[in-house]
Amino acid sequence: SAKKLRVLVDMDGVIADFEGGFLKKYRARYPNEPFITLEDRRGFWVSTQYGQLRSDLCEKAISIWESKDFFTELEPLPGGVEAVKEMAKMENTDVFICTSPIRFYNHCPYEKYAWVEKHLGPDFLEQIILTRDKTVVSGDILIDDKPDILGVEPNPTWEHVLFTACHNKHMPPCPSRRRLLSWADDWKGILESKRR
Ligand code: BVP
Repeated sequence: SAKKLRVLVDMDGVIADFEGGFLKKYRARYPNEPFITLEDRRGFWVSTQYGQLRSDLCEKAISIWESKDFFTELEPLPGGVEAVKEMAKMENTDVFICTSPIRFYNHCPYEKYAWVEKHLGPDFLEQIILTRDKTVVSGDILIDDKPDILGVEPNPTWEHVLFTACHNKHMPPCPSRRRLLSWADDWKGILESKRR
């Protein structure tokens, strides 16, 4: 068909290893405090699960991603950068990085741009969408690890494809929602299905 496919790709938990980066820095900063292994992670919000473990651990968790260099130093998730680069080179395809910054804005927005420049290249800075409400962004597909993506628009244009992460992999299967198990999974097939 004639129209270009617009793919929105989330950053944390999809191409950047937020969970791994968090756990490593949390354990380094709070070596004597309990922690949650990636195997035991449940629920999107790390802060909520740490708060349930012990109430003071919620703010200790938050202190990690509010620290300078947290977002720049995140490792890429396996295959993510390669997939996004390949996707961007495909004909009739526009790719945008669609990511929500944390509310503490001193470092995070800047560092997300720096991460994209470092791993995807300076040309990709044109493709960044920073928003706390992804429902107002139009696209054909949104690849995101957050199970519930809500905002002011009740009927977003995109189909949310759930990207598997440590916190969502135990969720019961939902027939109406497609999943991408990793970047080794058939992302090209999902894109092709939307072109038809
Ligand atoms: O900037 C990331 C990290 C932050 O929320 C944003 C999620 O963005 P998307 O992946 O939806 O684009 N974040 C914040 C908290 C707690 C805040 Br209090 C958390 O537990 N997990 C998390 O990812």
